[in-house]
Amino acid sequence: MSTLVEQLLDTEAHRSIFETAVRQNPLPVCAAFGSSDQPQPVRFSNTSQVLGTKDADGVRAQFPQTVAASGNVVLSSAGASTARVTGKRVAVLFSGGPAAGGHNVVCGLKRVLGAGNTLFGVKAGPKGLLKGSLFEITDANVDFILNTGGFDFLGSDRTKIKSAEQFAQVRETCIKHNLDAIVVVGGDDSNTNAAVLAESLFSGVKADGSGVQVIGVPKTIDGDLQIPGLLSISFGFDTATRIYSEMVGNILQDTSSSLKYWHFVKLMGRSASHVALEVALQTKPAIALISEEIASKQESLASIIDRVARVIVERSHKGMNYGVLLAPEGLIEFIPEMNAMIAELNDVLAHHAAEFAALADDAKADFVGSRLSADNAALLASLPHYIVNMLLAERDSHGNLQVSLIPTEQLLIDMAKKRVKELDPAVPFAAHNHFLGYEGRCGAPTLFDAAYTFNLGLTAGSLILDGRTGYMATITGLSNGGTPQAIPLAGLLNIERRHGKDEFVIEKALVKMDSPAMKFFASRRDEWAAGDLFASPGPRQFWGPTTHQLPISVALNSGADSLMFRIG
Ligand code: FBP
Repeated sequence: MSTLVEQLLDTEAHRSIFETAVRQNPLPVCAAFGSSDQPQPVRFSNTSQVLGTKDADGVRAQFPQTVAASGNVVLSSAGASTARVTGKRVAVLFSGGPAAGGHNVVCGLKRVLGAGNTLFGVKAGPKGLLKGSLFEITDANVDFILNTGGFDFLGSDRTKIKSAEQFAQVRETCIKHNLDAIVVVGGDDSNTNAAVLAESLFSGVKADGSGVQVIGVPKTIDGDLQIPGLLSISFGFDTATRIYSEMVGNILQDTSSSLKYWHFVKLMGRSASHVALEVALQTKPAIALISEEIASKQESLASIIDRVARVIVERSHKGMNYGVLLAPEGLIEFIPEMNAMIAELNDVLAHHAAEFAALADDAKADFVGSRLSADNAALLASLPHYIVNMLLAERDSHGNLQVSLIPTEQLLIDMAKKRVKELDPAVPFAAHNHFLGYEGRCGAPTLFDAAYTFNLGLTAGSLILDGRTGYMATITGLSNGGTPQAIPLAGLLNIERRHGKDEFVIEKALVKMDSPAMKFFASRRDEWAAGDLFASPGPRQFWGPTTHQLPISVALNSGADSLMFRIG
């Protein structure tokens, strides 16, 4: 019998009682893969669905080999693989922000590749691919990471592979490790990277003239990688939104208990408001701002603040000097006048990068302001320094504004306070700010994310064994057993302006105003603002009644007739 101290020591290094138990949680697999104990690879055949954006001609010119090979046709599983493929050397990497379930993608890959093939992990994301930092993944590794959260087994980063030198480095890594395939687990930017890599590695990498296959796996808590009918959600969204919903539910419970505070909560999700919408549907707060609606109505910052302040005043007149406001992380970029200013700002920063970098911090705002049009310069000057500093901060390697660092929630509080005073000086307004982001990305995956990602790994591995390249793995029919499918990456590419120049990208899927989830939210929000109809969804469960629950927005948007998912 061990002592309590010995028992505690046993829980170090990812061996908490919970982590040990959750590793044993069985995972359902799509019927196509056979039994969950020994899932088997599937082969794929063409469906009748062809993808292509308005920029299809430009894409065909830039991606001639992958487009010719796939015809941009969607693939579907077509029964168990008949050929036993062995000897393949496959590398897997995580790219971008972590999302719950990444480890299970690795586990699914390892299982389906089997002992006859070798799986390598790339350390620290695309940067590790450039450096050739690879290690062989063992069965013991897989047993240990199964159903655990985070990306810590491999690590991740946001390096964009774009220069000729970087492509040469990737080739060197492929040659050095004699790779046959690379699996990129990432969001829209990373899957764009996967499309570019698939084209660049299509042929002529090895001595015999053959290439290296590249397969993408759809990850991002933001939920903005969605393709109607083919990809209802990226993995990690369910876990993150359930964690945020638990916290928001707890805060709501506190507001109606302590009766004196407003809480303004910024929720992660760089551009799209899927996370904020989902958390609103789960918790029913007094106010939830949806960036896409603000953009579609061309609502100005002053009008948003007026809308918020009026809810605060009206609730106060009913004796409710409290409430919760949810704001999406990317809000600022969707407010029309801010969006126009940021676009001009981005061009100025891109064109004067060296000069700007050499400036002292306190000279930067004036430097940029003097190069903006009069309206945009005035808007920039009107913003508090904590917003300006972040608008001028370095973009990530994909050219994105680092919205997680912009304290939008504080801006909303400061402006709402002023407007409430104007509307009714007698209304008390005490507010706390929160940013829920990093605490939701690495939790242990919900059963949905755990099963979904394991099956995505099985699909990605099957595509490699089937000789495919330039596809993103997906599972369709999530309430109906699940079907492994593959989406041609080049068929998703569009041209977008980044860093002041045109680039190929996978367009982010934003919240649509006519989507069932948005319509349902819009039909209920006035009631939520007027009273206390909030719900506290509680912690996500691994065993229990909500274990098999789909995200509410996914269930509504995919026309499901219940909240339950069924894989297998
Ligand atoms: P991905 O798109 O790479 O999945 O990352 C999403 C995200 O979590 C955003 O919601 C957030 O704005 C961003 O990452 C934060 O990035 P970082 O981890 O670099 O601070």
